[in-house]
Amino acid sequence: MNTTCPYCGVGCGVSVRDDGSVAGDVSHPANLGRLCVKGAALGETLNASGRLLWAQVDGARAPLETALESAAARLRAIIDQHGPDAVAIYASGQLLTEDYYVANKLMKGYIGAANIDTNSRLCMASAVVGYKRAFGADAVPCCYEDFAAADLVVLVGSNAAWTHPVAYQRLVQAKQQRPALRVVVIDPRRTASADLADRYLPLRPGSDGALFSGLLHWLAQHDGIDSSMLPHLNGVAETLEAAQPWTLARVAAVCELEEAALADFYRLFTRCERVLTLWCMGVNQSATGSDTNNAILNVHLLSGKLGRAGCGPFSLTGQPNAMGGREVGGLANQLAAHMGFSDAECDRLQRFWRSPTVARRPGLTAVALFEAVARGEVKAVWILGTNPAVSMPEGNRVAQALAACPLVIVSDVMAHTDTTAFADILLPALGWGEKNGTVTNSERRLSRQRAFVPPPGEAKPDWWLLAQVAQRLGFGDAFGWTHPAQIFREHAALSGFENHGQRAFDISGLAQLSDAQWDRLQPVQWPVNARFPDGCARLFGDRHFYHSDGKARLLPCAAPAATPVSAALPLLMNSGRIRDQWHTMTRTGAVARLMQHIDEPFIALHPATAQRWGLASGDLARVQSAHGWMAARVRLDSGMRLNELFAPMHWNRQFALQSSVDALVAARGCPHSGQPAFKQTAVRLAPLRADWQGWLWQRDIAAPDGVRYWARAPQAGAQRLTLAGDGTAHDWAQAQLATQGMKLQQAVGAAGEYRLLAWRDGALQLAFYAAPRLPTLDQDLIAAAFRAPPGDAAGRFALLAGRAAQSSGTGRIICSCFGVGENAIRQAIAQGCDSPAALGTTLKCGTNCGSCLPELKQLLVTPATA
Ligand SMILES: Nc1nc2c(c(=O)[nH]1)N[C@H]1C(S)=C(S)[C@@H](COP(=O)(O)OP(=O)(O)OC[C@H]3O[C@@H](n4cnc5c(=O)[nH]c(N)nc54)[C@H](O)[C@@H]3O)O[C@H]1N2
Ligand SMILES: Nc1nc2c(c(=O)[nH]1)N[C@H]1C(S)=C(S)[C@@H](COP(=O)(O)OP(=O)(O)OC[C@H]3O[C@@H](n4cnc5c(=O)[nH]c(N)nc54)[C@H](O)[C@@H]3O)O[C@H]1N2
Ligand code: SF4
Ligand SMILES: [Mo]
Repeated sequence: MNTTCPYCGVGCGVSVRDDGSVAGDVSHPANLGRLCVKGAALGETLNASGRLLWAQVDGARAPLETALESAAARLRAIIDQHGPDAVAIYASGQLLTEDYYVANKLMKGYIGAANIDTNSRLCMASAVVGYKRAFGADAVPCCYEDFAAADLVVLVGSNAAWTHPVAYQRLVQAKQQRPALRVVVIDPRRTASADLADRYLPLRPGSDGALFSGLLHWLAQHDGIDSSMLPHLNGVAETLEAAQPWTLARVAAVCELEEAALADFYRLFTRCERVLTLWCMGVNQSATGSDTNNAILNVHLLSGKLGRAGCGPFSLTGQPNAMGGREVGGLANQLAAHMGFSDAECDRLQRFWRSPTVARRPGLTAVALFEAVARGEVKAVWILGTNPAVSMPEGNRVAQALAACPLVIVSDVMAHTDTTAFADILLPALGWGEKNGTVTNSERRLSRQRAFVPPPGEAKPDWWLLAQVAQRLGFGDAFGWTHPAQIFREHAALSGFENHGQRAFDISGLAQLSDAQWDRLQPVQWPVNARFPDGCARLFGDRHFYHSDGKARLLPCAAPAATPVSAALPLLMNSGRIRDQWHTMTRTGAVARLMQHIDEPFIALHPATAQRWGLASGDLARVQSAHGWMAARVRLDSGMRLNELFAPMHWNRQFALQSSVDALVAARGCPHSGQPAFKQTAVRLAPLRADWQGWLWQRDIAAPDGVRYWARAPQAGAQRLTLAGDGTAHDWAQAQLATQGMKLQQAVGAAGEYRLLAWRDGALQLAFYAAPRLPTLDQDLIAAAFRAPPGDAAGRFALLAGRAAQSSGTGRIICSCFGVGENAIRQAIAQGCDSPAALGTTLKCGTNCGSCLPELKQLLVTPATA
């Protein structure tokens, strides 16, 4: 059975075997059989504990029917009393297209206000603005096959090696096959993706717009303009004029780059016939996010590098259905099927939906939406497939807003998230493997997600939950679907409705699919219509764009904003993703294998910056911004620029006491897109002092009390917490650990060391090891004792010591696919393995998804540290 991965926008095809194990789908054009670690671990997320299986109303389990009645009645009361604008939906690029279509139709077509926005506001909004301003349509012109045909690939603000691993591996392969292919990586932080770069440009954060304006100016001066493009472009003269001040010297100064390196990149871009620019959150999540998108689009348009194999401006989508959400109009400032709010478009949609009230003006975008909740203007919010209490900027304010909101409905697959904690009504949604529908990936390719396991508990598809509430609100006929294929056909028909070639998104060719044909639908790239019955790999080869005059537009780009640091908050914090976690960890955080690569919230900073703030590797730090603070472990990284730090976005209150990065991030960003500037937060740094630090293994996930810091990582058979506290560890353990009825083994060491094992009926229940500094232990030995306790006294003694007689620890897991740890890799290197290929032959590491190859290379060149 074939389906699609529910994580990133690469949109890999997944084959599910009869035993439930997964493999890459060799027939899927996005991945041709490959999967990354997260995709390969999908089988381990099925049957996850902690699922939301039953509805809840006001904190108590309720029959689903009651919850749906209650949701509709409370929404109706608020709409009747306060009007449709008092209601909002906050949706997600992880919903299926069919779910998304229904949410949008309910809000914009029937409730009659446009207050539906989505987490794509945090993600793709700047790209949408960029494409619409340049092309007149939100249309990504490129496809993955372009990697293999390019002469130059530019990665800007994308750590694809970790975030779009299979796409990145396709790039790696292309470079192996054609070493002449050049790769340039532009990122203030030297990431795993920079590993492939022929040239790496560590620019000043937020200065990308200047870099690309400078390139535009350079193109004009160095014969880089494709004159055959000029009849198809508007705005050339004023944009070139605006770019004129961006001389090489000025760009170099503003971006804090070397002139020679910059000129080298500009020459490469000008000279190469086929240039592909890939970008992601480093561009979009910025105060000038939309303008930087246009600065990138400008250089491709003016140099004619688009619409052909191997070239084009390719914005990578984050979530599996970020693109699908853009198609159905999930954002508050667009209607369905790529329509806007002109009278003609509103009328057209109203005709098609035969709805009473299509919204006539844009609704609230994510940040404004939660502010309106906080002010009490929005009194009901339905949150589906996203975890805003973690992922929205100024997370504490979002949490307060939700706490004060009269009606919070949350549909999720997990029972306990930072957001479900605020739900008045909780609706259990079907998750991956259980639900049926379509998604669209970065390259406009529609693929099917198919169900292959029975629905658990009372969980239901998101579209069904929405339609049931819509029916109870009195909108019955328009929400009467019984199968997702019916919704898909309606959506496809709308895309072609009165289109006449005016809207890029057109899948009318799929509007007549039977249920069975929809079920069998093979991956296909839109448009799919009479002109392109089998889909279309690249757009704009004909140089016809979607502005009313058929031309594309160059746009002057704003100068980079000032970096928001000050004397009180002198450091700049960047945030983003790590390889093996997905967003707020609701699914990946429970998979022991995926927690092995990086198992604690951290900040990465240059050794000199750390020293300046009194921090050493492994210390706990307290990071403070104008909005909040968090605790994280210090990681030294000489690939960081001075006075900057990087923090992962993933940790939250389910996995740590106080390590949510969005508690610190300000809710400000790009004025054109409303996308927050997640990559730039002004902070200060101090050591987080505690009298002791320790490790606690326990069987359940209960959060400990009375400590300054904790972070949790699941292991097979136990939960492992890292702790820091004040007083003595012994006193804390006596007061806080519920060890009644257990047999205790304790040891108090000289310099403040303390160890405790607690047994019941011969089974280990708790293991706690503390010292003034975090003790080094044989983690595998301790975790294993929860599955099979040691059989003899010597074994139990070693367990209490936290060290096997002979250490056999794996160390940090580098290759998650085969569970290969740093220690084994170091040993193999010492024994003569001198390349990733040699390591792969000996240990298998790096031979599956390949996303650890940059780290293997790193280990080959860096000596082991103590
Ligand atoms: N493992 C994993 N993969 C994922 C996800 C996940 O949660 N985990 N999430 C998916 C989603 S929704 C998304 S949106 C994508 C995001 O994918 P990416 O955008 O690749 O990931 P990020 O880590 O958010 O940020 C990318 C890079 O932007 C850099 N950056 C910061 N500021 C600047 C700047 O001013 N200029 C430039 N040029 N670069 C800058 C950061 O240092 C970082 O390396 O990943 C998708 N894939
Ligand atoms: N500091 C900082 N913050 C960021 C970012 C950053 O780079 N830095 N990136 C931003 C970006 S690009 C993004 S995309 C967001 C992501 O942030 P979120 O969307 O908040 O993160 P997720 O953890 O993916 O949340 C998805 C939720 O949906 C649930 N879920 C999973 N499957 C289903 C389903 O089928 N139906 C339903 N109803 N629920 C389901 C999951 O359990 C989870 O609770 O974070 C943004 N926040
Ligand atoms: S690259 Fe993205 S879509 Fe492909 S397997 Fe990995 S997470 Fe899934
Ligand atoms: Mo995203």
